[in-house]
Amino acid sequence: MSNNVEQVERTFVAVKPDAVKRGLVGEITKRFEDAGFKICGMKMVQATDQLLEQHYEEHVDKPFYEGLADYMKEGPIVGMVLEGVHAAENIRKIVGDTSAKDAHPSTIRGQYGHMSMDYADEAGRLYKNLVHASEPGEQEREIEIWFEEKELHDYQTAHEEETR
Ligand code: IDP
Ligand code: MG
Repeated sequence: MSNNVEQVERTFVAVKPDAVKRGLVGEITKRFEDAGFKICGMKMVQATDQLLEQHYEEHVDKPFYEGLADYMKEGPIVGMVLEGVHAAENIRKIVGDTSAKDAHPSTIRGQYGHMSMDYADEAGRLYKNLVHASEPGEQEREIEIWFEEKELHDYQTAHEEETR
């Protein structure tokens, strides 16, 4: 059987400040580990305007950007790089729709939230949705923003060692 190594990729996830404050770092990380993704890098970072402007370059000119940047600077985030088959696509499936109201209850955003983005915008509240995950095609750019090469690790999981 051929090994489809070309489908194995790395992606970037950030546990956002609201999830860190709620003590959900372990629960959220567990969801990815349970699905079999390998943690290749992980660190707590205080986001800055400079990092966020690079990270959210597609959103900087949008009306919600200022609130988004305030939210992302409210406390530290936990950034991680995860490796697996179609990692970006698969991990966004686990994370769920952007608005918790539309996210399936089995997803992270659906399990730990219920707020709609429209309600938050109309009520003048910051919209908080726990976790960021790269869209397919964006993952390498985002990993480079948040991680240095030396902070990323190559190792064999126990499962990989046993099946060698
Ligand atoms: P994603 O996080 O699911 O990829 P994007 O559309 O890329 O969603 O938006 C990035 C982040 O910006 C969202 O996760 C959310 O925190 C915030 N955001 C997006 N649209 C709005 C909005 O209309 N109001 C408030 N915040 C928003
Ligand atoms: Mg996005």
